[in-house]
Amino acid sequence: MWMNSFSRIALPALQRSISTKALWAMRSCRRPGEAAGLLRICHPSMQIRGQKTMESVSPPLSHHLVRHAQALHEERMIEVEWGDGSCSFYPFTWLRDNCQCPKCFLDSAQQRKLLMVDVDVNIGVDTVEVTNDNKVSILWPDQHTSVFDPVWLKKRCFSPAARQTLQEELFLKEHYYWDSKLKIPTANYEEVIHDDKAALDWLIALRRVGLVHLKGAPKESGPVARLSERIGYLRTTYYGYTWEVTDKNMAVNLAYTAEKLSVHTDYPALRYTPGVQFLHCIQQAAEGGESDMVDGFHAAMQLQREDPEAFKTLTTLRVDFTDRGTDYCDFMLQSKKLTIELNEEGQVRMINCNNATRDSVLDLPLHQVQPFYRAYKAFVDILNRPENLITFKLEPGEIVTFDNWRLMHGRKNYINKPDMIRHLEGAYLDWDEVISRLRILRCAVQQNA
Ligand code: OGA
Ligand code: NM2
Ligand code: ZN
Ligand code: ZN
Repeated sequence: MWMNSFSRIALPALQRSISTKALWAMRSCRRPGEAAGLLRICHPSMQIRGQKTMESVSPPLSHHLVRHAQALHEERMIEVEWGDGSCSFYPFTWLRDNCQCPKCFLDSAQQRKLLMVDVDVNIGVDTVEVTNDNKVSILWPDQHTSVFDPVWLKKRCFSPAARQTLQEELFLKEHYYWDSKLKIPTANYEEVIHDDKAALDWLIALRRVGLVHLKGAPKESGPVARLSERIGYLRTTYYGYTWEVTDKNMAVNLAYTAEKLSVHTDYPALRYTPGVQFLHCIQQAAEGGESDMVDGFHAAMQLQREDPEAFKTLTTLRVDFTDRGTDYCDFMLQSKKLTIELNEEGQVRMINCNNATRDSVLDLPLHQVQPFYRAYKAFVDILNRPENLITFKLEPGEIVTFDNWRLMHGRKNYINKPDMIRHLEGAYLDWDEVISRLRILRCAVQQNA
């Protein structure tokens, strides 16, 4: 196991008393002889690159050498000139707000103690100097001193390029869009559970491609919960901690029948849509039950190019979703979602599309009803293009792990036979927990390299 039950229980307590670095080193301990897992990712034009963090991969020394530091009183900034001749600028207020001394900063939690009521946002600087150990030391008018580490400062440089590099490292927003030619990234379930490098590769591919197959899981209930614990914890919903996809009597969801499911995202009826989904095949149907997957972001971008009016409609009109019944407990959900949700930069952030839970209540002015259907149909036509869809039949012991904000998934209808009764187990997670584990694994793997 990657972490024994003692350390799992003890970690939160330890976290308070030892440094974060030491904690990561502890967590990354591998058992002797444990092989590094390899994720087979074979896209023609797609390569999952190794991650770098500015702190652990040391750039040439000159990058972090402080050649000179001076206060620009007029601009209320400190200018730092690095050994390679480049410069970074740091506003006085930001520096005072982020003083790392024990009075201003709680080292054990890596959190700010300094209160905003005690920060003068028009603060000046008395003196600036470069210390013998290459740090930037600032004396403030009230005689408080702040000393800044050059690596820490450089990482937080406000230049557009530095900000972009750091944001990509923190959030991994870069996507690799795909179509039917995608060779699905694949990893081994046991390796992902036991090996940090294998787990890291899995999560990076899950983030970038949105879809990873795990093979070699036991053909019984449990693996999706085990995988979720490997990450942190899963997201319980009205369908339970984990949920069983089978053909049920008096089904409370269309998914719990043997009917076809057109490509959809799960749970748009919830205000906060689960970010990640695991589906584990325990038993497959005798006939049918094949899975369909589409890159919803890629399809949305095609719609934007080919039918800008439909794109505009689906990115501005909110659609009502509802889900009612009793499973884990009784529920009566209502939500309103944009079919294609954009971020501040106009890039697709989330797809919300489920034909089964789309409400018959449609809160639109009369004249927008038909335009909505026209636009929705145009999107569905793109989603169902053979060049966009990938189809496969899950085998017992396989788990599909995918981005539920981005991918749309469906299944063909199926017929069970007495010894071939289709049975999947599923679980939801949120992206916060998944990316958190990804960041920790990245540090652990780098420390072990
Ligand atoms: C679901 C679902 C896929 C399948 O349960 O929401 O999409 O293959 N299931 O049964
Ligand atoms: N299940 C699989 O949004 C949905 O209703 C998708 C959810 C039942 C947990 C199906
Ligand atoms: Zn301080
Ligand atoms: Zn689904």
